[in-house]
Parts: sequence; structure tokens; C-alpha cells
Amino acid sequence: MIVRTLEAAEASERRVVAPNKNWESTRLLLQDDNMGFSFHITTIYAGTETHIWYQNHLESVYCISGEGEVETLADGVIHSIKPGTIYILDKHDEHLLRANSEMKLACVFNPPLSGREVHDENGVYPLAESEPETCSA
Ligand code: 9YT
Repeated sequence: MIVRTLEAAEASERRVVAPNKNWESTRLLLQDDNMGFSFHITTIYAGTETHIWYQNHLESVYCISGEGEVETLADGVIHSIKPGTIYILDKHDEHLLRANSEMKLACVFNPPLSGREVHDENGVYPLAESEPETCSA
């Protein structure tokens, strides 16, 4: 069994801050844990808009606190996000994520992130030996 706390993870290299300062994320569970998914507590800073397109990953995002919206670019539909909302990127949906207030989100990725992705601003979520993801703004 693996046991970790958010408090301890936030004080370690598991906490990463986006180069564009739109968000930060603490990766509680990563590829090297061999669970088949990764788990993150992500904070989206108030007033930000982030363009995200996880071409190599499926992701589910559950809102713990704060409010915002997610716009899917394929159809222009805007979905509001509030505590209790989950959005599920089952089609690798390209989207814009906006925070009206600071949002705390619980995020699950399949396949798992390795933890290194944040250091490459435009290839934020590459899958080993595949095309880079895009995450900008
Ligand atoms: C909201 C969202 O897409 N979060 C993704 C995870 C986070 N940005 C991270 O850990 O890199």
C-alpha cells in the first residue's frame, strides 16, 4: 500500500507550477506507482483561461471547490463548473478552461503522467515516443 498526504506532496517536487502561472498541480500518484493512471490535485488560479488538448491522454476532472467553465472547441459549448461537477475528456476534447474563482480540481489521467511533463511548456503532456500534447495560454 502507498500512503501520501497532500500536505507533504505540496512540499516536494510533486508540486509543479505552470510556466504561464495559470495553474499549479500536485501529483499525488504517478506512472512509477504502476497503477495505470495518475491522480492530481490541481489549482486553477482565478481569472485565468487555459487552452488544453490532451491528444495522448484521457482525463477526468472533478471540481472540489471554486467555480469556472470549460468550453469544448469542436462545438463551442460552454459547460459551467462548480463543486460537485465532473467533466470527462473521453474524446481527447480540445478545450478552454476558465476559472471565475480559484478552483481546486481532482484529476485522473490514463495513461498516467510521469511527473516530468510540466517542465516543457508547449509539450506539457507528452506520451513517451509519441506526439506532444498541447497546453498553452
Ligand atoms: C485541469 C487539468 O486538466 N489538470 C491537469 C493536471 C495538471 N494540469 C497537472 O498535473 O499537470
